[in-house]
Amino acid sequence: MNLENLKEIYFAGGCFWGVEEYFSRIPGVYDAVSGYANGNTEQPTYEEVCSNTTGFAETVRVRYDPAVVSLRVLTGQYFKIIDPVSFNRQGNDRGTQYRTGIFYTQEKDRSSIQPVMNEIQNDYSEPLAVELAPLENFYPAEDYHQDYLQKNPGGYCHIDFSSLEDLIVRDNGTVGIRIPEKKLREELTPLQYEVTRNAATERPFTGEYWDSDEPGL
Ligand code: MHO
Repeated sequence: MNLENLKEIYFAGGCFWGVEEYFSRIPGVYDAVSGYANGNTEQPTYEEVCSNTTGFAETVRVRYDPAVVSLRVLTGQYFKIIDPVSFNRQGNDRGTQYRTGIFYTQEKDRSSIQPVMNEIQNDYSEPLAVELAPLENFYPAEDYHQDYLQKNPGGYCHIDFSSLEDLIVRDNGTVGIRIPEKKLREELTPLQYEVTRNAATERPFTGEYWDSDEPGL
């Protein structure tokens, strides 16, 4: 992997211990770092963030190889580990610190993220409670928060890792999301169905792939 080609995206999804562990397990992710984003002070401590007066969200910086995994796939998996309609409560945790958000550093990333959010929105009657906003600031958290679940197996974790099993690695090494054929047939629009079918192999669609992004988007 050429480090110069890495891209980054910031996911806030409740307590960062589990979010960091989750993304670090996705193929194509180079590293995941726990930190504090979009607050109104500098260099906050964990205690200051917990005071809920500094405006920071526990956030994970994900650096990834866009030739292997797309922002669309990462965003799709993010929505599997949060409650999309609960803005400031994730698992047992609540408040500004635990709010849900996707923070980007390149405006063009919005066009990869927004269509995924639109698809998820179709499944809910209330509006999605996930902020999509530019990253304003990010401070890595204290060392003891990094790789927390590796250092403390069985430690607090609000995340279910089972949705990692939805990921597939194609023959060409790129990562996609598998969804059941039944869901494809019932819920995807004809356009998505066609695009997906044509993109993979030119063979009749087998129901294996959802993500049809060109890597690099
Ligand atoms: N409920 C967890 C959250 C930890 S996290 C780093 C705890 O208080 O241990 O926010």
